[in-house]
Amino acid sequence: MAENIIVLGGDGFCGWPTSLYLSRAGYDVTIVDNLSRRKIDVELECDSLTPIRPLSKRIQAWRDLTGRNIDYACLDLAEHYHRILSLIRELRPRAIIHFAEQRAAPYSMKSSYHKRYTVSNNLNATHNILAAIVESGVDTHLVHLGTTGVYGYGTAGMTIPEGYLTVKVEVDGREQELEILYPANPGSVYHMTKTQDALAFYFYNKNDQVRITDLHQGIVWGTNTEDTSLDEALINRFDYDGDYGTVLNRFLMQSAIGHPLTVHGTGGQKRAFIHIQDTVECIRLAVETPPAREERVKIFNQVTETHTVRDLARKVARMTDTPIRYYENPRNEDSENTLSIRNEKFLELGLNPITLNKGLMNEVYTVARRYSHRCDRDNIVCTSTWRPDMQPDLHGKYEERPGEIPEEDASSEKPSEIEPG
Ligand code: NAD
Ligand code: USQ
Repeated sequence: MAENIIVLGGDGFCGWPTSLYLSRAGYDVTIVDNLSRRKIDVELECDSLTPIRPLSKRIQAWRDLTGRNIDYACLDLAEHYHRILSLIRELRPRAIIHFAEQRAAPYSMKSSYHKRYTVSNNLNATHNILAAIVESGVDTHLVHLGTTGVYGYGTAGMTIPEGYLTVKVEVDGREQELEILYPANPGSVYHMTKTQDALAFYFYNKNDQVRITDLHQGIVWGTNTEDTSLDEALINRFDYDGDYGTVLNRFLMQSAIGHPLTVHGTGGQKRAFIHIQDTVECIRLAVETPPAREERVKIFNQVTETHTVRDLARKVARMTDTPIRYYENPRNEDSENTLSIRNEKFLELGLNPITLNKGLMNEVYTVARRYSHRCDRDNIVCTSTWRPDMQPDLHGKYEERPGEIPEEDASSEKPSEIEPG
């Protein structure tokens, strides 16, 4: 009999393609989602650029195409504790994959309401799942989507390890080595909830031996996977707005509608990235290599390359002949940082990374062009600021035209600072 997997947040950008990928791999998938992300679109007066279907229609289309069933439970993980407990008892899943959090940093900084919603949704959801796993007595494996943002984006001066840092401390005059969780350094209320999730995992693993994998994922780019490309009814969501749109997808979409690329500050912010097709593969790999019962929380850096925002903007500008516009940064973040991060654990498990290439960027650009009529240009510029005294810059300060972009010099085309061991 096929094994059960519960995908929490399975209607979302990462959760939907993961549900399909695991269903195709032979697991019986049950999606849990309260559709809060779709409701936030209503609040923000925005919508996915791609026309995503209602969840039951998506599931029906998958069944019609593949003959495979996906179940769905509509429940709020932060509120409906007993329903998730019953589901775990009933399904006794091999794994529970946890995507179900409010994941936009700008949305989490909009106002005190948005800060409080993000904290209460994310922390209660994560804690309810952990408590339910323990109360159910089911020996399942929790795979959580965390973020590389837990490490912070100051200049670390070192290569960031996968979760744990070896430190030397002096005890009674003798030096001892310890492995500790890498110090948390959140850059938004959203990122803060992810650092707090990590403590909850540490405790439930230590106290109850819950088997947990925490995936510190970089910024996901791309739209469709092999599965979501099978039919328009399976199409993945494409967030382009100032709160939920992430940087590379936004640049590709902006170029598709002829809007200047919206770089914050100098664009010297360096971040880690992963393509959505690699996201789903990493999750399968994590599910299939669970930690042992007594093993500490397993932490993987789910990233395949690093780039600065400016270099990405310049690549997209050259490729599509679109100007870059530099805006006052609405965030409280370092204007320039270095980032070097290890990622050998997934490579050792066989991940063959998909890195940025023109073909894949062109695919996103083509999707964005096809649905450009669905874009509301008023939602493009970021208006959520990190502090109440910061004013959003709606117009930008200056532009760089594609012809003015310096030739691809060594610094802009430097290979990614990923350290595979
Ligand atoms: P998303 O907002 O598209 O999907 C999250 C899903 O969870 C939504 O469908 C939402 O309705 C659901 N949800 C939220 N709170 C819930 C609750 N209380 N009960 C039930 N369902 C709930 O986000 P995503 O981009 O798919 O991200 C998934 C996870 O991956 C998040 O935890 C995010 O922090 C992490 N992540 C995402 C990225 C990225 O670039 N998208 C990068 C790194 C990490
Ligand atoms: N940025 C711009 N212009 C834009 C949008 C963003 O310059 O139009 C800059 C931001 O100021 C920031 C960087 O690009 O310096 C990344 O911003 P982002 O919105 O692409 O990503 P971020 O807010 O970090 O959040 C996203 C996901 C989140 C995930 C995180 C991974 O929304 O769920 O946790 O990526 S990480 O960045 O590694 O923390």
